[in-house]
Amino acid sequence: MTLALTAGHSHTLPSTQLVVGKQGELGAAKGSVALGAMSDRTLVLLKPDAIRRKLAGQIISRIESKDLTIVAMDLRQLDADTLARHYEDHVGKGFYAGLVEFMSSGPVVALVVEGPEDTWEVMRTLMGATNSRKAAGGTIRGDLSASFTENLVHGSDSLASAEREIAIFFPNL
Ligand code: RTP
Ligand code: MG
Repeated sequence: MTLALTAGHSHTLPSTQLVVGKQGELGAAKGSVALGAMSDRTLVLLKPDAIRRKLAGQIISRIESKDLTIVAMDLRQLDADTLARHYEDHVGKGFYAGLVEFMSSGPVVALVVEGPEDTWEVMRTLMGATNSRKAAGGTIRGDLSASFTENLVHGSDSLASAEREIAIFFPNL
């Protein structure tokens, strides 16, 4: 079969079955030629400070400028139960009550962001260190925040966390 992969080029492949994976990636059936890189997804939250400070557009623009793709987006108010699921590793820690108070102080924008691989890590690099005061210039937190708790953005911290968190926020995805 012949596939046009990029403008002006075509590649002839042995007979193979194209499959579209559950994440929409173009691939080939087992045992045949892989046609496209795997894609993966991560959960991003624009935290209440980002919405209050009218920084949502700027942060989304940085994500898009990195050539990551937004595949889901929703403005919503988080309740204590959702936050307890989302931050299950932090329940009971000293900063947890303050974290919940902040995260429920106004709406967040929840996003699912997709890239070719290790998207969670690409997104975390874009975000910068958790403590915005120590985050490097050029990162979202480094450039736009000087607070530890009010650090504008959440990104999943592993592929497993991304899958778990996407299921909480977008169970139908
Ligand atoms: P996030 O989950 O929000 O993306 O942040 P993170 O992975 O960089 O940091 P994490 O350790 O998961 O902490 C979650 C959020 O809790 C607040 N925090 N405060 N005062 C403290 O010691 C402290 N530690 C964490 C921050 O808002 C952090 O983003
Ligand atoms: Mg975290």
